Amino acid sequence: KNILQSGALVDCVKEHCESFCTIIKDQFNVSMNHVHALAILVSPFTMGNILLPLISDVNSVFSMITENICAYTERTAFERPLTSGVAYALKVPHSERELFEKQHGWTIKKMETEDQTLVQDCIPEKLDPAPIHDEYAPVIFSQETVSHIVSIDMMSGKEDRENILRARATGKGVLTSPFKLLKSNHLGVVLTFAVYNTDLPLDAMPEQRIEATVGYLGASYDVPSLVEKLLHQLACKQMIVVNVYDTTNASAPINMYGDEVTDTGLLQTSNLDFGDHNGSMRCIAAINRIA
Ligand code: WA2
Repeated sequence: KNILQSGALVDCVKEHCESFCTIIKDQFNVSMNHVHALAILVSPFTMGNILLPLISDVNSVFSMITENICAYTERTAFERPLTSGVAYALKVPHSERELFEKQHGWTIKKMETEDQTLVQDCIPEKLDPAPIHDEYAPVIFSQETVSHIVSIDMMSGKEDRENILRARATGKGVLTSPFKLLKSNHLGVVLTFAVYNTDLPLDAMPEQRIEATVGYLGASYDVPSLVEKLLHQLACKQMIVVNVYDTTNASAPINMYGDEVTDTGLLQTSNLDFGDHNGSMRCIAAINRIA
């Protein structure tokens, strides 16, 4: 009697919700592997093994390689369609700050300022210099799409800092919880891999890992944009409404995409587990429009 009760329709929504989650998950895995490969490529250990026996001026060769990797990162951006951009931050102890700033010709900037609008606009020239800390994580190169974070100390942002500390102590790719990304102001997550200067054994101790850390390769994911991109791939996208929640904290899910939907009896929830995330995202689809 009512089309809403029709079993075929329920199946359609269910299928689309599931396939949507499968697409996100697969694409996320692909981009995660890709970022991991970049982290290995950029490591001085990889570079050193290939080149050190052949060269005299280590520093100039080093910056040549960095430029090359930067160009490679740009050229292969299409292989990571879900990421907003990839960036590389260096581990700089305070004792090396002055030399580092002289070599690069800019000061290390602080991410958090009193003036929130500046942080959101993210104009590095207008940001304050990073206050004195034991160490910093300034971004030295990035894809064009996230060039606004170059020179910013990633350890001065709460989520980025926690990710960096966890990535280097574990040697794994780690994800932040959703937070407002700079400039886009959209909710997103950041994936970080530590870059080490030696080939560490799998069971290396955290202290040994921290000691061997030279930098951090990270990618940011702008969730609303990536959901939009993927929705275009669904055949009957006009028919369904998709909501994505971060349900890591089950009692307080974070709405990352879509307006709250009223339950038409056709709500379908699918789980979206990401590698490191101690939780899941939930995709809720519902019938939006009845033809
Ligand atoms: N990348 C892009 N936009 C951001 C952001 C970020 N972090 N943080 C806030 N908005 C260089 O983990 C190292 C990237 C951090 C990597």
